Amino acid sequence: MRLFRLAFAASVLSWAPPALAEGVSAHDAYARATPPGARTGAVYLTLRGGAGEDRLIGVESPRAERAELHATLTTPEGVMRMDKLAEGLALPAGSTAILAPGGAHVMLIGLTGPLEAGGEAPLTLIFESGARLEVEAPILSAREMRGREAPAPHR
Ligand SMILES: [Cu+2]
Repeated sequence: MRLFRLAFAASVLSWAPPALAEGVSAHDAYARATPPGARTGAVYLTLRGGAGEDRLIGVESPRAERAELHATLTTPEGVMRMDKLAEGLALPAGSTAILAPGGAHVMLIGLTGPLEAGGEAPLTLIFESGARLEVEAPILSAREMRGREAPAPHR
């Protein structure tokens, strides 16, 4: 029995460090400041894939009742619309995904209070691999948000 327990501990130790070193990572997170009374807010960030494929499947934040992953689409009539990314966001090995205004974003729904410029919005990013990343997104004013729009989609 004792031998078995030691073997189990050793296998856990040898597995954990590579997973940390080669997993997905999150960078340059920021949130858009909201006016008083707003029910929704948006958070943007850059994700980098790790050594293997992974997928962002969920987001949580104590600043909102729930958080969803959204894409922004432009209809043939030129109307911008948001769609929930029901399958999450795939992150192939070594890839970069930029969530930016006009493109994909994390939608905070049911804000517990306004997102005030100068503050921070905490997020937990949940991945298919089981990885969880804690992110603090600085809240930017409308002026600070300028120039951060995603490139126009090709269709
Ligand atoms: Cu949205």
